[in-house]
Amino acid sequence: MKPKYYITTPIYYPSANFHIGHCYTTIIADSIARYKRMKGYDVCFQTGTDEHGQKIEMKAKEAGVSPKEYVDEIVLNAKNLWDALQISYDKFIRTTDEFHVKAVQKIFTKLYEQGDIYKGEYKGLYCTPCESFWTKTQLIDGKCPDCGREVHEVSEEAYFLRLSKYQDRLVEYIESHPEFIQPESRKNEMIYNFIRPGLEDLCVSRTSFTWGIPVPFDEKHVVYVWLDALTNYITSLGYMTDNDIEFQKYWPADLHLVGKEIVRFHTIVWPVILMALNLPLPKQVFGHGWLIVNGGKISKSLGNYKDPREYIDAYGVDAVRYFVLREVPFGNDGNFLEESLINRINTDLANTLGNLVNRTITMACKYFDGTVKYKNQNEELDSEFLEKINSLDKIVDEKMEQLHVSEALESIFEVLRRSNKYIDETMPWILAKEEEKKDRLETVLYLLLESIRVCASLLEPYIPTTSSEILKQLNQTDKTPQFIDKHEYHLSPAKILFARIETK
Ligand code: ME8
Repeated sequence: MKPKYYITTPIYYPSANFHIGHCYTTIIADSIARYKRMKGYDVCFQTGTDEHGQKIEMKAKEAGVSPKEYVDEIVLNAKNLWDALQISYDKFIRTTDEFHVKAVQKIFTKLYEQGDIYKGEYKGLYCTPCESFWTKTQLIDGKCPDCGREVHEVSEEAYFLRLSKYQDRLVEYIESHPEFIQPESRKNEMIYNFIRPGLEDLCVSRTSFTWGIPVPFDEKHVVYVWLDALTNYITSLGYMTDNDIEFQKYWPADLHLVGKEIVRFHTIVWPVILMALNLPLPKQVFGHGWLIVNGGKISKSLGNYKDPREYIDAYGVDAVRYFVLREVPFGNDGNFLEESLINRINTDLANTLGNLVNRTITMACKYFDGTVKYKNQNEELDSEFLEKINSLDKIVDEKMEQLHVSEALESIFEVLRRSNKYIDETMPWILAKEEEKKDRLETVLYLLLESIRVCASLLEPYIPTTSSEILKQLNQTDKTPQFIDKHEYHLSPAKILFARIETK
């Protein structure tokens, strides 16, 4: 039986303005999911949308439609974007899905009955025109961050989740499972900044708006945000339904991939919910950094926002995927600049990769009419090159095990650059001048074709279209990531993979 691998992205707030930053989590998760499938895992890759709350209720009102109509359209838009980015998700959960609503109600009731949820009073700063609660830190100059008007303190009846009760168990778990929160720096932040100073119980219901899952035994309350959102990771697998086969198979999650600002909810609130439900905790929560533009947040109002589809249309989906995966060392923030995207396309995709494939196939067509076999005419300088090709698979595997996606890609490009250098060293055009060097020339080209085949096979998780296009041009289906001497290449003239982009 195949080993299982359950990987999730956060569920996204339905927003009409998805930007490239939003695509970041999904593209990385997709490359990891594809990688695991390639390695023979039975992968469940889940994403989805987080559709309840006051903001949505207000936006729908502004648009003159019901909240459900409002989110339906945006969800369609999100799915189209994920398709355009070739996100190979297996499940897409919406928190408005009937099964989710029912399961959340059962979870809420269970936690209430066993005393982990209790009724109390929520005190907050309220902006009446916006009908929104804010915390002190969210205010701008002491005023509502949305409309700039005065806020005043109000209190309302609400249900609370007893985080405090689980504080010691949580610290003990985090400290005895060093892989649980990654990168390491985020783990320390959670323990020292958030948990050790003392956990406050979390408000999990509201009465000030209605667009949410009703609390089944107290219908003027709706379930508030995190209890609704986080449980998506188990309700989608059938937890608390008649059919929980997938839950039995895939839970606990192997990886929750999340942006750094929501690590807190995934490593404090979520474990507490799971402990209260007596369920195992996810194996790892990885908090990645942000894509920023000129040192700041990406946002429409700052004018640094573009619909990601514009980049896809202009440069191709693989260029966008490659850039996002390659440019930002995982865990850190990284700058998104269109100039750097173009630069990556020109240096890595057009020059290193595209040129190598083009030159090699062109020479094979020119010198051997496109038919190349292994002629066993190796020279000393081949051994280091062969060693590089054959050790690549293991290197990529080590990097991916640590989720160092950018470094995994870099190691593949190192072999591609080495291949280009091999052409300069062996100078096939000189070999072609001497009839007695013909077998040596064919061996050289064979090695290059094998190097390209191995690299193209290993590139599938990151740039799937390009990977399959290269294998098609090579006329090969064998994706074994090792040099094999038994292939026969029958090649037609090469097609350009990435055109250089001229900049002013
Ligand atoms: O947080 N760079 O949803 P969301 C990198 N619904 N990642 C970014 C980014 C940027 N500039 N902007 C956003 C939510 N993201 C909740 C999650 S999970 C149970 C509930 C990432 O739509 C962000 O870090 O605000 C997060 O991982 C994801 O997009 C969804 O953010």
